[in-house]
Amino acid sequence: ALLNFERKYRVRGGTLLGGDLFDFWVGPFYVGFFGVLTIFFSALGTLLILYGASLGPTWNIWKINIAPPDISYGLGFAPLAEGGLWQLITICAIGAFVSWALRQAEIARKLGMGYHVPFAFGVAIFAYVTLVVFRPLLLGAWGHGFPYGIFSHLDWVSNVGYQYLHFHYNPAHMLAVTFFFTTVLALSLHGGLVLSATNPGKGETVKTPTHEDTFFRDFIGYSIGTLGIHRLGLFLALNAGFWSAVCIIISGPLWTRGWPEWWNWWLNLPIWA
Ligand code: BCL
Ligand code: UQ1
Repeated sequence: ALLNFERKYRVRGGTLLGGDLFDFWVGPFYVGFFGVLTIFFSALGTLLILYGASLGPTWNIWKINIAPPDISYGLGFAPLAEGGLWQLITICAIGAFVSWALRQAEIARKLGMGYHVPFAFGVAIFAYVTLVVFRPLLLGAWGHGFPYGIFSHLDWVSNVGYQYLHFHYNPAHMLAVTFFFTTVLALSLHGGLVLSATNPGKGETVKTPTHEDTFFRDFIGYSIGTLGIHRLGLFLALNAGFWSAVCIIISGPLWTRGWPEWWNWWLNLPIWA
């Protein structure tokens, strides 16, 4: 059913590409040129993954693996069964993610909203593209991308981590992890606060943002405010993704030894060296 607010907000225009051609809805979903493109890349990518799995030794969902080409292929194309599928799947994945972000942008334009949602998703795409394109390019081989498989990508993370001896000493990894954890803290505080205000005891009325502010002023002497907590949350989450991308792009292209050794700059400061 078409909800009454949907009737009001289903406005024409705002498209980036395709003009009026794909400017329509299917059920609750806006289509648009980038909706069509997302469906195309996702369907093709999924079929290629299924084909890749069929060439492999197992249908065990945990163990299916579609690996990138051997390092010896460098930055060239590999035969389908030798990593070529991984290359095509990577193209489809990037095509689908970017189309999805542009569809978000078209919807934001239609509604006269800011681009915060596509921007946020763009940071996640940036982290992915860093792993499978930017870092492999800088290291000179597609073989440095991570393999598509549940266990296999975990093995890749572990192996690449230990290649740098102890990844926890990577300063950008430290920042990324800290931002991830702080995002979780902020969202749990926010979710808890809003639900506590909207679920009063029996006989009590629903509380307002004034109560929310008062809770935190009583508690820690400071309230960031109802808009502020969302700005903080977005800031924390975007930084988590951004520093993740940084922590892996510097591993290899910028620093090839163990990460613990990087901290020698600190131990060697003239104050105590
Ligand atoms: Mg580490 C990376 C945390 C221990 C080695 N590590 C990361 C980061 C994150 C993290 C900061 C991964 C998140 C990320 O990239 O998001 N590591 C972390 C923590 C610990 C830890 C918390 C811990 O010990 C408590 N790491 C270790 C140990 C090392 C180690 C010490 C192994 C021995 N770590 C590495 C290595 C890497 C990390 C190596 C990385 O490469 C990785 C990193 O930084 O990568 C950038 C970014 C988000 C994405 C990439 C997701 C992108 C999503 C895309 C755009 C959309 C997908 C859509 C989807 C397909 C749709 C599905 C359809 C729906 C189901 C409908
Ligand atoms: C907060 O101060 C606030 O404003 C009233 C919220 O809005 C609903 C919140 O969700 C949270 C969690 C806080 C407290 C956060 C900090 C950083 C002091």
